[in-house]
Amino acid sequence: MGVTKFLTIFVVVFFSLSVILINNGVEGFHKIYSHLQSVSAISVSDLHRTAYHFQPPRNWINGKTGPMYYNGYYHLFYQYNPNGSVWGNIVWAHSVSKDLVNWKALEHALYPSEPFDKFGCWSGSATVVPGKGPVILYTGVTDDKNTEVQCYAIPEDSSDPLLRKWIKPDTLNPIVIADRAINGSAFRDPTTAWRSNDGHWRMLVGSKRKDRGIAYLYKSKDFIKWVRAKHPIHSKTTTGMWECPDFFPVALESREGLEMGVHGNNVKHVLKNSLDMTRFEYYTLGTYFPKMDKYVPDNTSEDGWGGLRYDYGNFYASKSFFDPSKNRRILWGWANESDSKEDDVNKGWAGIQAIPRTIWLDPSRRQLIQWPVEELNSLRGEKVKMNNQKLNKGDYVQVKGVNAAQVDVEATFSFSSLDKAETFDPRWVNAQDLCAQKGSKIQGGVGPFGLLTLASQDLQEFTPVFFRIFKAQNKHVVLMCSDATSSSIKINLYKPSFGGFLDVDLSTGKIPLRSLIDHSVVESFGAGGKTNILSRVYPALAVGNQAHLFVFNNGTEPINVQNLQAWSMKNADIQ
Ligand code: DQQ
Repeated sequence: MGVTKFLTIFVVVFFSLSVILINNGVEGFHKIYSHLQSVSAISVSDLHRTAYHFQPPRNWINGKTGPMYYNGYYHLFYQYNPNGSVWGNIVWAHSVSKDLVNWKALEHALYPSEPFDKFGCWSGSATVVPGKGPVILYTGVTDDKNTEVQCYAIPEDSSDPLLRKWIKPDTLNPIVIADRAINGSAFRDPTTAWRSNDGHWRMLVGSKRKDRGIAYLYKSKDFIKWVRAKHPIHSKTTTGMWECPDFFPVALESREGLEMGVHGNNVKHVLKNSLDMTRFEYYTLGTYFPKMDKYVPDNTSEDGWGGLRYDYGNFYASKSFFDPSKNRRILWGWANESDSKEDDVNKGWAGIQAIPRTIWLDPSRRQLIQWPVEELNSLRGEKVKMNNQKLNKGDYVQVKGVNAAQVDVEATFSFSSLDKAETFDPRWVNAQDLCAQKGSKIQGGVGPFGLLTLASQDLQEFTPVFFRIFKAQNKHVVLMCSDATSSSIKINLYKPSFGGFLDVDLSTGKIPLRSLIDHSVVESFGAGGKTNILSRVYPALAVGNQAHLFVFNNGTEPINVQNLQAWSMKNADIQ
């Protein structure tokens, strides 16, 4: 082997290993367990099943594929294994809802049936084409080498409000195959299409070349014949395969969502990619130049591994869609399990969908804001309150009277001084590492303070969601953590301490926090949805009515729980 070849192999292996190690061993692409793919569990375990986060009655699910609103119904399509609780045999399962909370399952919309999707109907998107109705764009897998092509499907009867049956016109499919310049086994997940002023439709397809993540742009006059634009709309070195790209406009001055295709001076664009290498997503805010077929991230928006994330926890393969019934854009992510494959097989299920989130541009224009869709409030039941609860260093106070395994909590924590804030070391660039280093039990100055969720009475098990404020040279730095380290006495679980920094105005002297707690998920929104973290946890003791909720402070600065409201959540009707 020549020296150059050896060096190239060394660099590639070294780089991949470093990424895997830096990211705590999180694996890329769906791990294949061929022997388990079609093994159906004898029974389904309810212990950690969610009550209001979407999950089907059994089996494996992954990312949603074409969320859409059409003729009075929300449609959720998602990647589903009908035969087992690990990834495999992938079809597009289909559920519909009037309110994004309660769901009715329909027959599968797409399943492998044609030469162009015989080995899987993978992710894609839905586009409502004016005058024609909805069209699905999806990735078909044609062989066991994962050759990926882009296909399309239309409803058999677009006047059926439930859009029960989908057809794949086989004289036209596949509509896009990888040309010679493209890696055909890394070519998937078409976006919702949009039409620009020149009348041409456009869509993106995720890909990579060596370690460069790429979003290819395709154009079409008729939605059937697609031609690749000369350049990708955007790409970035070292980020690896870009799965499930999402590209959409956000208004500068309003919280209202925008349809695809809106561009100009009053909008910014968002490009999100799901990084297969580590299974987390990042997004940039920037400007779309339709005439040049280019997207350029703002210089305030880091493009790459350190970029902004919708969620700093377990949240992947997300998609957004415009909801014309309420003029909002909704973002929706998938949360994988973090227990073992054996656990999943025994449970008989794996994977949940996060709560759909309304998404808009922060007035700073540097980031997005997310908030659970308002319809979720319809599940709020019995409510308890806590007002002006002072927390000195080391205090843990229980929030009594709620079903702490299934609860929606909104709390505002206030402090009167930041003098005691610990000094921030500028080398602390990785929030997740810092959360691992400075857990909720490590005393601080201002913080750690926040919630202890899914806690056993004796605090053998708990998942804290908390803030910690540091003093940097000429500003304060706020850290938000969601720490699964002590979430379960069970071993063989992935128990990360997730974290993100929070760009928040501290002059108000307070930070709000909302957590949606649902048996095996704690989904939290810091400072009104600026930094969000979803954790999957599997308590053994803190289950059912043995789960408790506390507020706590472990910093020298006293913290006041100005107000806290917690609602026991009713079960969503998910059939
Ligand atoms: N999962 C799908 C792919 C997509 C990945 C296959 C995202 O289309 O890239 O189930 O998790």
